[in-house]
Amino acid sequence: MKKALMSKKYFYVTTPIYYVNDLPHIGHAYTTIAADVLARFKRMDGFETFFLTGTDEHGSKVEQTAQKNNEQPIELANRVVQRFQNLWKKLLITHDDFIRTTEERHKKVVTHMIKTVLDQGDIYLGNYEDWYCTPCETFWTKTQLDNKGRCPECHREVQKLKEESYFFKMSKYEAPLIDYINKNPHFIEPESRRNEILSFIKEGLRDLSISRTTVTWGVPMPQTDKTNFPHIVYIWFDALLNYVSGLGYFDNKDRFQKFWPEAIHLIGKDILRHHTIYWPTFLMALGLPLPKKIFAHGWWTHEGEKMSKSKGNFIEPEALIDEYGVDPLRYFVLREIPFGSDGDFSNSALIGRINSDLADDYGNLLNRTITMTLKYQEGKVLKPSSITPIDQELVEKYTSMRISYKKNMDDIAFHKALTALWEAIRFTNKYIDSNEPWKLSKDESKKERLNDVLGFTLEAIRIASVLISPFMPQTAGKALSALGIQGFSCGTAKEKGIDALCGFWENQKEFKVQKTDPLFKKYEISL
Ligand code: ME8
Repeated sequence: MKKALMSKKYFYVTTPIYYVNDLPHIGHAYTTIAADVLARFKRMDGFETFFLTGTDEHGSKVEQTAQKNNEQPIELANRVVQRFQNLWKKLLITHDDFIRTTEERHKKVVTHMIKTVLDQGDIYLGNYEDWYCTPCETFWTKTQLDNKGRCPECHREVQKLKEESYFFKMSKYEAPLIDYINKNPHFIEPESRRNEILSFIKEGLRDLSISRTTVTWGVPMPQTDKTNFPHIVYIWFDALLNYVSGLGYFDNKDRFQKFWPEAIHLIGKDILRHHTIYWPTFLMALGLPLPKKIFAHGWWTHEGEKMSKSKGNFIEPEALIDEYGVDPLRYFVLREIPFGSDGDFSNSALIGRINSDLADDYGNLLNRTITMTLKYQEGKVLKPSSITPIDQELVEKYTSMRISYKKNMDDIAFHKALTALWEAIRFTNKYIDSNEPWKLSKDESKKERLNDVLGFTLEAIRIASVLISPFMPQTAGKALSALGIQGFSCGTAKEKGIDALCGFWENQKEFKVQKTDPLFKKYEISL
């Protein structure tokens, strides 16, 4: 018992908490699917895993949207939270908790943390006079604005702010932050983002305004006798603290101890600065260790255009799930583009992947093997008693694929993990073609070889399906039950770990296969 506890491995993954002023779209789904795939992969690999997502419900943006809708901010939040939660159900997201910044457990942490930093003298009262972008909830100096005097991030109008404000002494942490980033080369990924942030910091960090007096919807700043007005904590400090409040900083200390600072924060590149400058310097001020990694993925456009409300070209994941199924969508977004790069969404690209990778390669491999096993072996195959060089080649292909898959998953290079997996799947199709079971079935003296060829193929499909399961849990479950393995899930598999689960004939003694419907439907591409 003691030994098992000592050898426990922990993994904590987060998504950004999404604003509730807008409905969820494919961009939100993208980050959340990626976090889910990582969580499922780590659970299957024997890690005790905690996966957190949630919603960012305070601030001027939510306040203004609620005002426009003639409702209270909390009514807006309650309505939109439902939409996020329903979508996560539909997308088979297995988060362990969902944090809302309007919850007491979160607000308590924000008040406590701000007070701690205030008491230690890292926050002071001053006057803010610069520019604010409400859609990004971000402060800018004049020199940072784009050449039209707009937000350099989203290129929308900014407003001049002149307010009394509390400031966080971020400048004090400039040198420690540079030092930390230099000593921890994998702290910010991909590397290009790390370089971008390093050069930004080296230009000099200014102290950061961390309160607003013109916003009322948020966590109140602890009052000091120096203030002239009530202040509300700046939304980004409120929001970033979800990563510790949702983990249980106050209400689940055991969990917090176990998982902090094992965190991997998955974010879009739009919120890189907030996560790689504000968050670590604030943690430094609090004396808390920094998260393990911040990975900024790229941006999806839709058929070449930026998605926006005004253009009405937001891709709604629900409609895609209804049309193409949840697993193909999960697979597509992570296979189509490298996780750190930008990508363009089009139905034809999605259909292309479904028809070729899913239906032709994987679906067809399962289908033809099940059909042959039922036809030639009445559905039953025994563990082979010998191994020929061509079988050995298949085994080696799967061993090297498994190594590459695991490394790439740990590097958050989903497309490479999937490429390695699909190479093995295609190789298995070739293995069948070269061994021609249909010919073996006609020769009574080749009965044993027929059993073995189908056996090695079924073992290959089993392993491929196990490794596919973090990406396409429903499909993998269907494929495995067709092979006679019921109730498989990444969670139930965790005791074994991936290496043991994926060794040829390590656990499998025989297969009793069942007829199954094709895993994927093919689609016509309409031009
Ligand atoms: O920024 N392509 O929330 P948000 C890829 N509340 N990813 C996209 C995307 C796109 N076109 N659009 C959105 C916030 N995303 C803050 C976060 S965290 C402490 C606070 C994803 O609702 C991507 O993950 O604007 C991006 O970072 C996030 O949604 C922004 O969500």
